[in-house]
Amino acid sequence: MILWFGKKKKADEMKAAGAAMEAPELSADELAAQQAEAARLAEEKAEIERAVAEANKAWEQRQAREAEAAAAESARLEEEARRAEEAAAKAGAEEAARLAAEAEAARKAREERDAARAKAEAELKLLADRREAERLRAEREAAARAAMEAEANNPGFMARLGTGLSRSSSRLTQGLAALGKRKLDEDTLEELQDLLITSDLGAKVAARVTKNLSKERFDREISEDEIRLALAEEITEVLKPREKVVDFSDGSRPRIVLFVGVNGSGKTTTIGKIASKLKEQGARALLVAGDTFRAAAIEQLTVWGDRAGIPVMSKPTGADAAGLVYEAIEKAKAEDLDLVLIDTAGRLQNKAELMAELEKVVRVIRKLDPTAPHDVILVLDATVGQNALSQVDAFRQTAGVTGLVMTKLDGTAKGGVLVAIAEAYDLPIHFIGIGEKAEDLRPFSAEAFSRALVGATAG
Ligand SMILES: Nc1nc2c(ncn2[C@@H]2O[C@H](COP(=O)(O)OP(=O)(O)OP(=O)(O)O)[C@@H](O)[C@H]2O)c(=O)[nH]1
Ligand SMILES: [Mg+2]
Repeated sequence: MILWFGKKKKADEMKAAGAAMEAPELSADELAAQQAEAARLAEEKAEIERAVAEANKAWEQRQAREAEAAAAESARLEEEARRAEEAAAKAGAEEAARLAAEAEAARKAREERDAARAKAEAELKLLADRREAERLRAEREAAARAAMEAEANNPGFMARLGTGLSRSSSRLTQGLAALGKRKLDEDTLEELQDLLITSDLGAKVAARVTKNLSKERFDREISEDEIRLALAEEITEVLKPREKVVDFSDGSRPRIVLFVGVNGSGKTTTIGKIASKLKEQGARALLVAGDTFRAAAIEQLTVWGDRAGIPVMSKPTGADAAGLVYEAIEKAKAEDLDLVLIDTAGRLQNKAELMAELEKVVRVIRKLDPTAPHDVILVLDATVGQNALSQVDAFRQTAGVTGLVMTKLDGTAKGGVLVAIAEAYDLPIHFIGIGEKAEDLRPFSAEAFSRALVGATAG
């Protein structure tokens, strides 16, 4: 639009210039003035154009400068934004790393806490298990003790033991009856002492018992019942420390129990009776027919084992007993059994060769388990009287006897020897046998035995 007006102005100027040319001739001065005016105008125009150009240039420069500044500013802003973005990204990564580390630490802490809790729970469980085992053991022991006491006070048992002992100890019971109601003087005391000695209680016990009696009752009138009870009390004193309930479920596994004794003392029968009791109590046992001399001995143990439902390990007659015992213990270990009950051939304590063979059996057992045999039970026949003392001595030296069983107390005159043994040897008396049947094996009770021995009634 400006350009169009310019064109029109230029056309108007041309027209004016043409008109002037058509004008009449001017004088030289007028012409010069006209030309000067034209030159001035032209200069003025040029001046204006220059000024405009300059202004335009300045404007352009300013524009360029401003554009440059704007570009620089935008670049700066862009850079700032980039930096900010970068920083944000970096900060984000750091935060993410921090969060990850925190999460990892939390996970570890949780794991540690869980592990600690699991450990504590396991420890608590172990403790509870141990307590429970201890409680069960105590319960079993209490039950065994209660059963023992009940049996000890059972009139049937007392009568049985009493018949045997009193029949047998007739010398003692009748002798006491013969003493009657007497004054407890020197003579009576001496008579009483002799009576005790001849009843197998031994000189030491006889002396001690009479001495104690005289201390409290010397020169006093004493009735037959009174003397029986006083005697029973004195004998109980001697026997009481030997009264010990044996708990085969305790200790090593397998617990290895060896039965030793002279011929016919009751070893095989006692193992059979114990096996029956253990089976009732749920023990996993193995019976070993270590008496390889007699076929009948193997057969006898097998009958007991079959009856109780407990396996019996045996070898043909004449086989090496130590070899059989070795194999039996290995089997019991492999099968994780609770108990191994080993029968042995009867042997007289003065037969060196047979005693050496027993020694070999013990050595072989020790090879497999240095702590075994855990029990070496000497089975004594009450009917042999004083000879039982030398049996204890010999088997203790050869086989390391740890406890005693006395059998056949239902029919003997000589049960008194158990008092002499209790006095001489610090060996627990585990059981007594009062018959041939499974139920005829009883835990030893010092009171019951003492009362039966002197013919005192329970109470
Ligand atoms: N009355 C009675 N008899 C018993 C008792 N204990 C064992 N007997 C019997 O005594 C005899 C011998 O018993 P065993 O168990 O064979 O004796 P053992 O010690 O194994 O004998 P050997 O193997 O020959 O050394 C058998 O007839 C048993 O029944 C008991 O407490 N009372
Ligand atoms: Mg036998």
